[in-house]
Amino acid sequence: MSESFDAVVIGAGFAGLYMLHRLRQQKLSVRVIEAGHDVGGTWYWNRYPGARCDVESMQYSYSFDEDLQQDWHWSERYAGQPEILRYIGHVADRFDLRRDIAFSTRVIGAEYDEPAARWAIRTDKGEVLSARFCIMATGALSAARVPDIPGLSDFGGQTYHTADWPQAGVDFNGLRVGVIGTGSSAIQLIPVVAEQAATLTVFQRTPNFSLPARNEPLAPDYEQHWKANYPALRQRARQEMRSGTIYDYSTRTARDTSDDERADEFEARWSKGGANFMHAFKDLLLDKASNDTAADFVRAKIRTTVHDPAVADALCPTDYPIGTKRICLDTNYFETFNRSNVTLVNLRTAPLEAITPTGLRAGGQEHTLDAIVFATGFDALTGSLLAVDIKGKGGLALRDKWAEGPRNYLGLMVHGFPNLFTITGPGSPSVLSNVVHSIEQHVDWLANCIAYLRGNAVAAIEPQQEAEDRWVEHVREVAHTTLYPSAASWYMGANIPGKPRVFLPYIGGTNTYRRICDDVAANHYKGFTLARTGS
Ligand code: NA7
Repeated sequence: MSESFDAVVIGAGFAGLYMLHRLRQQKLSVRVIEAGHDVGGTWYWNRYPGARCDVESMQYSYSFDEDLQQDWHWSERYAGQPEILRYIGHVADRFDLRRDIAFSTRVIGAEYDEPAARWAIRTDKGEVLSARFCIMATGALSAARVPDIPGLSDFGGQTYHTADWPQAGVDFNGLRVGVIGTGSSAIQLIPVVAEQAATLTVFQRTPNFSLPARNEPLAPDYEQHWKANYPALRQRARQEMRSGTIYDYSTRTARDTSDDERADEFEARWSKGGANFMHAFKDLLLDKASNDTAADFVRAKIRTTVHDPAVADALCPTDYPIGTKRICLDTNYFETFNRSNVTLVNLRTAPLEAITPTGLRAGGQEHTLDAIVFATGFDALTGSLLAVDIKGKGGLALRDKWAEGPRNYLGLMVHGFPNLFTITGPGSPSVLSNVVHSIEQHVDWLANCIAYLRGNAVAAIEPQQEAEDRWVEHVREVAHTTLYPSAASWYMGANIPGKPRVFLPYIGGTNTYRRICDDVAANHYKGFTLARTGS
């Protein structure tokens, strides 16, 4: 016999934990299922050296509990992975969340029973759980990907993926290490590993734009300012900001600013550090000529930092607008290429051919390696949802429904899949925002929705086909008013062979998105069909 719950939540990261907390407040019976041995989600798995958040600590944290945000002390401007994991563990203890979580258990399937209006959720332990609501808190960047490179299984050394890092850590001392990839994970990891390894060879396919984080111990007066004004600042982040993070958004365009003034603005933001650089002018992601001014500025910085002009050249991105692949923040990334033990291999001119028993061959040259780090990213946004065999009404598989790209309403629910919710999935601001902010917005909306359904004796909620079609078109339309779709990025699914090229997150802004979701709820869940109990 299967165990029965009001809700099953899949994943115990920031999203799953807060969802559990909110549903418990409504006295619902909830089971959270988590593949890891502990809470933390992304911050549980991504333990690679140098892993750090690129949203400031004072903003990358829960806002739902004033005592929590007052009590917790962050030690740095940008928190590192161990500190964030400690914070999530603290939240789990503080709200006594662990007792409703089944760890080391993976959900492999979920099937909707239409007459009963319930989900049957199957785990790799052979259990089947029955739940009215199935909530996917599986994370946007949790399906790690190792590319299919010939010879991989023949390699005699150790291999690692940044998103599946050994709990005990890795000692690279004295080793010849290769890193494949130069995305945000690699850019954080490379400077740290370079200090340990005997040699470090970086295999780069596409160079990335990276800005200095200028991480530092958290300034006491800055912390004090946030803590004294937390409710008002959080409110501002929710209502006014496009990303859920308070940045210094400019009202000027780069196009209408003189060369000198523009350079001064970029320089000021560059020296303060962080992603605020990208908000120097409001047209940087809308107008290619304006974008070029920012890209040229960063390329000039790379050229003055990296001593060898040929290496500097290879590190300069040229074939996509700055910011249209996720902007990276670093600590000494470009400087690392001045070290005598670090070599850059440009896979554009020396294509990766094979992994061999003793290393890697690119452009006909053999590189001898003791260890290979795959910093090769994720099947973003849809990967973790489609990893579960989800079947909705009439046995319709989500994998089939989404064969040409994800289709949903508000990024929250899918037509044909009643009572299935996705948190920060495709079609929502998700990875384009401060994800903790977007998680709270989704969880609050869902918790209120579930309370409404229960209060009105509704057994099932499902988006209408037309509402879903309109939303999918809106997500596409807004994306194409920006420069984003011009890059072959994981936002577009371009990093996964065969994945449909669709701009996955919603780029209309977290403030606008919140208003749309609230408006739908205020209008009795406009665009959804609500099926009453017994109807
Ligand atoms: P990313 O940003 O997807 O970076 C992956 C990197 O791996 C990127 O440089 C890829 O080059 C490279 N890659 C992928 N496949 C290959 C193959 N087959 N050969 C060579 N190089 C390859 O992942 P991250 O983990 O760095 O960051 C993801 C997000 O996680 C990050 O933005 C944060 O939000 C957290 P490509 O650009 O595809 O040419």
